[in-house]
Amino acid sequence: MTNPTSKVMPKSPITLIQNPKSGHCHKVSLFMSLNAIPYKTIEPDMTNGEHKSERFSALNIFKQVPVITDGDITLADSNAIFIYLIHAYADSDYWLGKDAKEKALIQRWLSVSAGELAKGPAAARLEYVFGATIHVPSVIATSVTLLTNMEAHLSNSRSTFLVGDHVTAADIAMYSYMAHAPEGGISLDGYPHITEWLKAIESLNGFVPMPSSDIAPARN
Ligand SMILES: N[C@@H](CCC(=O)N[C@@H](CS)C(=O)NCC(=O)O)C(=O)O
Repeated sequence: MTNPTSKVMPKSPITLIQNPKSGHCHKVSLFMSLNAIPYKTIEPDMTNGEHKSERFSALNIFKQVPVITDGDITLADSNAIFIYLIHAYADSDYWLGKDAKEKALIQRWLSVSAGELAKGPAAARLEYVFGATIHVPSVIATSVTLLTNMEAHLSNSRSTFLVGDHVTAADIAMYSYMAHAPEGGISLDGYPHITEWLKAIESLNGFVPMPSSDIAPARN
């Protein structure tokens, strides 16, 4: 499989302000690693609310990680950061689609990553890994709908990947929280195409894992 990297790289490493257990942050570090984009990380003390400070809100008005800085450019939101990194440092036709239809199909999965994935498996994990309060029935229902639809999509496709015949931004956007769904009690047992898809991403050159947390008792 080809995994094109950019011809132009940042003059200095990009700074990724992150929490190492956040899938939104892992999406960004995984993408940079796959594309050999140099970066360093900073971890604000989120347990003590450093991300709620005025200084942090100057970086991201929503007071969340990830944030990147690249020279005098500061950007928040994992999918927005993807768009920046892809256009600045990677092959945009490869990662975001070569024609209008492919671009739309990839964008659809970016939307799913900010929608069903965030409200389902990522939210389920928030409870166990970070002690957050969640509405368990709706989180489980959203997760099961997502798993069912994604499994059907992959099983009906001739490709291992979500769009087209190679990895794209769609796969990287969906990977981190899907791979770590069992940490929120969202089991991937019975979803063989999703499991194969995770393995395909994990075998890419430059893949870096997100640190694991304990597997939670299955609730689906
Ligand atoms: N839409 C944002 C969501 C980012 C997000 O939810 N970040 C979480 C960590 S995974 C956060 O910073 N939570 C702290 C808080 O909201 O107080 C993205 O895609 O980057």
